[in-house]
Amino acid sequence: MAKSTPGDYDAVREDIKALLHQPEYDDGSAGPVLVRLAWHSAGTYDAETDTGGSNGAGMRYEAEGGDPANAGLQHARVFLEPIKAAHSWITYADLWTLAGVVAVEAMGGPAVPWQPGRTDYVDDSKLPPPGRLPDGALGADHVRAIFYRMGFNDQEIVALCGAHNLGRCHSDRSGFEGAWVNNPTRFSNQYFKLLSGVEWKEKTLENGMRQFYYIDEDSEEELMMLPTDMALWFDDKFRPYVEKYAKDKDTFFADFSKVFNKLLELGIERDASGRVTNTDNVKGGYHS
Ligand code: HIF
Repeated sequence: MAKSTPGDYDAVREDIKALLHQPEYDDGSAGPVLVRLAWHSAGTYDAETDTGGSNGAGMRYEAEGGDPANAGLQHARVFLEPIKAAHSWITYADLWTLAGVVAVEAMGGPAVPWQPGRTDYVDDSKLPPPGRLPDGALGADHVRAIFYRMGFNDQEIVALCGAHNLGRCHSDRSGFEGAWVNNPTRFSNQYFKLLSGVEWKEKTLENGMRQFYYIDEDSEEELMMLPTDMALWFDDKFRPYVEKYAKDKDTFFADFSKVFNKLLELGIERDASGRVTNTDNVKGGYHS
């Protein structure tokens, strides 16, 4: 990996793309877990108190990194260490969010607009309480409470959830098990097609976790949905968006691109030129 000039984000993008192929890791790809890292770095945001969000890269520290909701994300952070070593000028907060958008696009998804400037500076004067990330065992009320807190509406929530087309659940991380779709390293609207198109049955795993399953007729593979995924289908206000995205991949891609960018911008303040203005005033970060 060659060193780069500060600000050469294209060089960083190329190196992220090159590390996505990981034959020894899940489904041969680091992509899905990098998308999850980007989302969890941003998804602690609380609009009312303006705390949390990707500024500060708080997951480097035990208080946030050790939240059980973040179990497994150390793999994503370790994948990115060589990139940070080669391009030491990039902040972790920028690197983690950039890796998510590079991974989405490299796996066949839309280009997501991404702006740099996040800081790794942390200020512990306004620590967000633990428990800001969603619990997959719950229902529509919980999903709304979490995402309304960040400032998203129902349409945006459903569009975002299409990211569960990627990756899988691990019994040693969340306690849930399996992938949502047959090809979990290819970004598509398959998640919505399955949610709306096949019959899901509920089951309890040996560890007591409840999830939904469907045996794919062609591959005979067992696919899964979390209770929070099924909630999109059971809820009268969410369901029309699931149906729309199942039928219209282009609209899903366009909406996903907008909403994933919005997620990664939560808590980042910019001036008219796009420069981040709250780099020395991060609320809700942590220090070691
Ligand atoms: Fe996930 N998510 N997510 N998620 N998520 C898991 C895995 C991934 C929720 C729960 C889980 C979003 C919303 C929610 C990804 C991306 C996004 C897992 C499995 C759980 C339990 C973790 C494990 O065991 O390894 C809940 C309850 C959400 C609110 C509805 C976002 C929209 C879908 C915001 C989002 O982008 C990705 C990618 C993965 C796969 C990670 C992997 O390691 O493969």
